[in-house]
This record gives sequence, structure tokens and C-alpha cells, in this order.
Amino acid sequence: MARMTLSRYLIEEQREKGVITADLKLLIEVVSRACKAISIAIGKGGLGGVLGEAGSDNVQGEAQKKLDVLSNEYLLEANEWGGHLAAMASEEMDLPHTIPHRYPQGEYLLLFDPLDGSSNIDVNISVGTIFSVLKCPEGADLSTPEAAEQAFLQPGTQQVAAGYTVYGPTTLLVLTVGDGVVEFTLDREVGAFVLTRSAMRIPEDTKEFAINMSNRRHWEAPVQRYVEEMQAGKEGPLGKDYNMRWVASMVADVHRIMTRGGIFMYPIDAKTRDKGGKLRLMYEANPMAFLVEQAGGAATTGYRRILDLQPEKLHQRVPVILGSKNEVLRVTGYHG
Ligand code: P6P
Repeated sequence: MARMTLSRYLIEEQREKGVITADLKLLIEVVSRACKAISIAIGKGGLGGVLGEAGSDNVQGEAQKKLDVLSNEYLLEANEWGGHLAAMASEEMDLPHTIPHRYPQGEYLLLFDPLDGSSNIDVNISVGTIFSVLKCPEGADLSTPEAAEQAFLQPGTQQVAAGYTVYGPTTLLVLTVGDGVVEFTLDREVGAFVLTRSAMRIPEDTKEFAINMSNRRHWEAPVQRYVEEMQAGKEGPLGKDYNMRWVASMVADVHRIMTRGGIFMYPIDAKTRDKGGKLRLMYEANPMAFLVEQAGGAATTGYRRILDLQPEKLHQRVPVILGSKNEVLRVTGYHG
């Protein structure tokens, strides 16, 4: 059978299944093209003069890498002329980017973390792009970037698509349009994303956990208990030995879990409590939670299902526990 490319997958989802519209198909294709350009820029590394600091800070007060700024620009430029978007929001921009009047406005809202884990860039560890798609509410006020923020504040259950790209040994695009999860691998010779996994499923049990152990003294009691039980191994209450991984690049850690199972935790802790957590709800936790649930996993804050949260601010942070369903339900149960 001919190779299934991203374009063909999207055409089938639109024409044969009616799962997506032509505009959503265009949106995803345009995002995938921007991610190809990001992959090429990253692949040049020091030879492309794009490593290191940009000399500016983002809305989170984090020093921006040159590739953070470049990736953000690629995604903005690729998406503003197509007529499929009403506005865009990014980790790298304080306010939403409304579509210039010279272009037609569409019905979708695109949110993204253009380069997640960029602190790993300079040490050649996998990073990625995370994106989420919502429908723009009827009659939304998009007259100014400040006014447009309100249109984005929808629970994760409202997402119509979500995905990530991992820029690693290979460049992968993992996508859901609400019809399961599929993985495409970038064929660099042809420049096409080719289907390499259909119907991705996260095993409901696991022996692998991902958490930044250096924060241990700051965790709440339920997470302390859970990690101690895993570290107790076969002789402990969980009756099996666990392994640990922490890439400190959410996309890389989540992709491992999407592929072979595991549990990822960035819980609320004493260090991040006043900010509400470390990871951002709208363009990190929500898209990843949508993908994880579509693959048979679970995603909570420890207290609530992430996709049910009603956002109050575009850049709000949230605790994240996601992955193999039975482990997520166990530690969520410990939170009472
Ligand atoms: P820490 C990267 O900066 C990021 O936002 C996620 O990709 C990653 O999971 C997390 O932060 C790593 O945080 O505290 O371990 O550096």
C-alpha cells in the first residue's frame, strides 16, 4: 500500500470520516510545515548561528533562546495568511496575535509552545513544539489583543485538535483530531510526514516514572507517599521494581510515555505553589492531556481532570500528572 502521509491522513479524516473541516486540515498542514522549518533550523545547531540566548525575556520572565523566538516567528508567519485562524496565542507572547486585517479571518484559535524544553537546546537534548486548537466562540471580541484573550479561555475538553513534534534523532509529529492518536515521522529526503504509528495506546500499567527528584522536599504528602512506594520496589506496597527517567523536556518525556507507558509528574510544590504550578495549562497541559486521554491514559492535577479546568488566564500554570491510567488514578486517589 502507498505510504500514508499526513496530507492523505487528513484528507481521509475530512472527506471519508467528516471528523475535520477543510480549514482544520489546512491549519494542521500549515503547522506541520512550520515544524519542518523548525526541525531544519534546530538540526543546524551551532552551524546555523541559532544557538544561545536571544537577549530578551518572555512573558514568563524566562530568558528566550534564539530558537524560541525563531520558532515562534515561523508559526506566526505560516498561519496568519491562510484564512483558517481567528487568532493565535503562544508561550512566547504576552498577548494573543490577532490576524492582520489584510487577511481573512477563520473559525479556529491556535495555541502553541513553539519550542518546549529549549533549555536543552544548547546541550543537544530533544526538544519539541506543542500545539492546541480551539474553535473561536461566535461573536468573540478580537478587536484588540487584550480583548482576544477571553476567546481562548475554554476548558481543554473544547479542543478540536492537539499535537506535538519531537525534534530528536528523528522528527516526529504526534496528532489527535479526536479520533485516536497517530504518529508521523519526517522523511527528510521527501520532506513529508509519513505515518509510522496509528492508534497509539498507552499501557494502563507501568514500571517507569518521570519526576524531577531534586524537588522532593517541596512535594505535597500524596506525591511523597507515591514516590516512596515506587522506590520501595518489590518489597514495597506496589510489589514491583520501578525505573525512573527525567529528560526535563516535556515533549520527550511524554512521547516516551505515549510509546511505552509511564507516569509523568510535575506536581504542585512549595516552590511553585504561588504560581499555581510549573507547566502551562493552555499550551502544554491541555494538548498533552487530550493526546494522553485519546491514547487511553489519564491526566489530572492530582485533584481534578486537567481537561475539565476552566482557565482564568492565558498563561496560567497547573500541576500535571499524566500517563498510564492505573498509576495516575492511584496517585490521584492518594490526593483524596
Ligand atoms: P525542571 C521545560 O522548561 C519545561 O517547561 C518542560 O518541558 C519540562 O518538563 C520542565 O519544564 C522541566 O522542569 O524544573 O525539571 O527544569
